[in-house]
Amino acid sequence: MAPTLLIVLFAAAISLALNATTSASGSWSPDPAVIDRLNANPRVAAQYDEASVPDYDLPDVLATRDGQPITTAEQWQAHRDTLLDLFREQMFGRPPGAPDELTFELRQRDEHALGGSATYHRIDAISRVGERSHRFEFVLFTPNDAAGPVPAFVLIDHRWREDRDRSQPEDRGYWSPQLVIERGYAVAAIRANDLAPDHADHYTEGIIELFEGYHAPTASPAPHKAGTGGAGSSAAPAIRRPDAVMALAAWGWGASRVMDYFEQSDAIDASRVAVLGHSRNGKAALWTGAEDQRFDVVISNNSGCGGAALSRRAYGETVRIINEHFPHWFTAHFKAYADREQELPFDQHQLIALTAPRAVYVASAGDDLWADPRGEYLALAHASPVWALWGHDTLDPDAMPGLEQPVTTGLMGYHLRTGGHGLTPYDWNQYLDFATRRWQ
Ligand code: GTR
Repeated sequence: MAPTLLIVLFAAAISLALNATTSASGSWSPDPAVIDRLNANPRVAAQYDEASVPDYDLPDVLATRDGQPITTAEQWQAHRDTLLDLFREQMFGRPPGAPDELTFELRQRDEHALGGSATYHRIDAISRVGERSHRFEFVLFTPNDAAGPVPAFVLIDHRWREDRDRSQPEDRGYWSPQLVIERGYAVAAIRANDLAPDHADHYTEGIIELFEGYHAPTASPAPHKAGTGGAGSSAAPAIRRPDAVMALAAWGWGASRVMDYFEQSDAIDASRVAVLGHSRNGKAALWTGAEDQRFDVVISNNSGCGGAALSRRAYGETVRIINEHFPHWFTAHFKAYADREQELPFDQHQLIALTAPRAVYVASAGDDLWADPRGEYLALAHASPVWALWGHDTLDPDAMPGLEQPVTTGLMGYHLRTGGHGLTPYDWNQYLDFATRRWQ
């Protein structure tokens, strides 16, 4: 054989071997053109260089706070309470609990929805705490051909503004009730703003006011100032506690009230319900699943910083940036970790682990670098040893899948979709496949 041919064959063999290694350790890397585009936009210019991610040590997901190893499911359950409490105190706030009284009012019912395949309901959830009450609406589609109670999805929806009609699917697929109905499941949506307006000066004017009697003054100089007194009162501002419940947890509280409805409904199998949120509500969905273990499947779509992405990587949106832009999402305690991620007493893999031993799905988008796709995958993989306590397979942190190669391991699912930040029919279909495997 001619020496040149030998060299070519040798080079080809090496390149094959290298490719195999690359794909085993995760073949995806961000498109440099996307990084340039993001950095040209001052709103999302950030650290997107993988080589500049700081060295970090993650808290061991299988160790107690005082460093004892966790080797059994029983030990995990005991540790879980401490960990949940830590996330409440430091990040999402202490939950207000259930209302004194909760009632539901059917406002509209249409048996011919989605081309006759579903019944559409608009339902009001009315909560009473002492003298105060709060009302929010949710929509619910149930499949018309159901033979009995069906599993359901609940979307925590921040894109549903008052002027949007949720009886119809949305063109771009963010709201895709028809896909869920086709699988034989029900699907509900809540409007996040009804639980806590997504605004630093007004976020208390929902269920926080219901429980605390606070009424945020409109010209609040700081996000943590709120007025005392009954709903609608203009009493002097008071400082809320540094671990007071904040907007993300308030949104999740609404999903729990829908679960309360499911538990008393003959149409829904409340033991098979998935909670789903995109982006800010992908964060809220993870927290909802941590707080409310009645949700059997927890799905976090493009949730990024404060959601599925590891904070310690400080890639894309960071703890400092998110707290500056959205001071009403997380507690006052969390603000202390701006540019000090390494000092956090936890990282987001432990938030995901609070879902165990139920099913969890995390999804990223290849161009959504602000949300740090790799950090989202790594958090899921580093959470997975907790599921091994129940005998389930784990995910390899070094084997991040490539674009549109969804992986399901044990009770965990992950995919990296092509394109940017969003919730699309592709995403919904992966979640429906995953939930179907879980529920059948
Ligand atoms: C961004 C925010 C993200 C994400 C997103 C969204 O502006 O920085 O954390 O939550 O909004 O909700 O669409």
